[in-house]
Amino acid sequence: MNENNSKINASLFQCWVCESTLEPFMTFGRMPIANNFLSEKEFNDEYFFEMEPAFCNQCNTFQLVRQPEPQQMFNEKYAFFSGTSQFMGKHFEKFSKQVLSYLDEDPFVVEIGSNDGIMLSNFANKNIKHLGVEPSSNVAMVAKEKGINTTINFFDKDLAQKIVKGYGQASAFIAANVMCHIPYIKSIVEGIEVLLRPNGVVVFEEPYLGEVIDKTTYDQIYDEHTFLFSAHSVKYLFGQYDMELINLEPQATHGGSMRYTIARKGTRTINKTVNTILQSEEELGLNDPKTYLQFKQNCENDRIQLVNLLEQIRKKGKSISGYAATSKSTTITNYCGITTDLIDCIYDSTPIKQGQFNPGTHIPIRPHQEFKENYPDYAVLFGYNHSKEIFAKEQDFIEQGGKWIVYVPQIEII
Ligand code: DWN
Ligand code: SAH
Ligand code: ZN
Repeated sequence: MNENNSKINASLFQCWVCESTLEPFMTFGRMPIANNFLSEKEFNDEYFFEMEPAFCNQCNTFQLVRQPEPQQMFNEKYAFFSGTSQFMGKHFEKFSKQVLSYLDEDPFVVEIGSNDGIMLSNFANKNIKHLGVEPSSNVAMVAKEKGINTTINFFDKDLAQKIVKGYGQASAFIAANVMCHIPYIKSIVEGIEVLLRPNGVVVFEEPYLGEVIDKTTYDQIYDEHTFLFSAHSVKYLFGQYDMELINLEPQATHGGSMRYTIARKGTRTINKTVNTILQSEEELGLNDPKTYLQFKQNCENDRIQLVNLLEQIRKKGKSISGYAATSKSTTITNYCGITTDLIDCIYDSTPIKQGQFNPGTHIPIRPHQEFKENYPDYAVLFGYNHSKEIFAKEQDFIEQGGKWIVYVPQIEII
């Protein structure tokens, strides 16, 4: 199923989308599996890979040239449960309303990466025929227990054919923060081609390359994120299969995302924003290789600044903790070499992360309830995309003299 590894020789690789030859423009160094929270006795066997991004000049796709096998990342121990954010619950309720507006008669909705059912619950509640495709069995079981129809599987072309046999074609194929996780992306689009009704729609949203470049949010780059898409790269990918972008809608979620709506060519009206955003990407230089050399420089500068700040604080004898053991924090801590020398522990609300250590740099993860009992002088907000929700919950920290360290859009103490 997965054609890993696309390596041609020591320094050249093949684009996952158009098969052109690629050369990485930088390396983030040795990286662990971002969601592999582990116990002390597992430290010696921890898996690492060299994390190198490349930009394809042919199809304009930003990608990792290699990553662990999908089964190493998405399995019965997957540590991210979508339902941990109430704000995201509301976001997906609104998302589902938009999808409802596209549905035809006797609708059937398929979602991939359905996780704990945060999105599909909005269709199940309305008795709309639906199917979630979710390979991580622990999160999938949460959805199943809520009565959401879920198959524990990786989506690809073969599975799409089985779904059509069992359920018929789909009115809508939806996904959030999963299309960018799949290196065998061509098999996904081939699957969509088989699965989608002639007048069906594809709606998915993912962290947006334009935001990552603009804000240097390099922490969106980790093993699971094979791709950081743009309107240009998505247009190229689906264009290969006679499908076209009909709408683009920027989203504030996950530090800046883009929602892509796609249909078979000529079946739906194309919204004006499609061209506006394609044009803005040219202006931002998203298709210019020089942009990525500058991005590399910006990542290195940010790393130096963040480490210097943490070191200065520590030299003054002050304590620092992390808040929210996000996947993104695995990139920050490993790329910046942040260990318990700088950060004592990371507080997090996910039970299976608590009592474990963070991947690679082995900072202990503590239950978020303990934050209140043991306020540090400073807390690094690794879950900056949830800042509203977290600041509201943790008002007392500020009232008692604590300070947040944020690093997006720039490094700041608040
Ligand atoms: O793309 C992905 C997105 C959708 O989710 C996946 N590859 C993995 C995951 O990324 P992440 O881990 O960076 O997601 P979040 O939503 O930024 O972070 C979730 C973590 O933050 C959880 O461990 C829970 C924690 N958290 C917390 O401790 N207190 C979250 C909230 C809202 C809180 O109040
Ligand atoms: N959609 C949710 C979860 C995103 S995390 C949200 O936005 O919060 C990414 C999810 O995609 C994980 O649950 C992972 O198990 C799943 N996934 C990874 N590869 C997949 C594939 N090939 N098909 C379906 N789901 C996949
Ligand atoms: Zn390419």
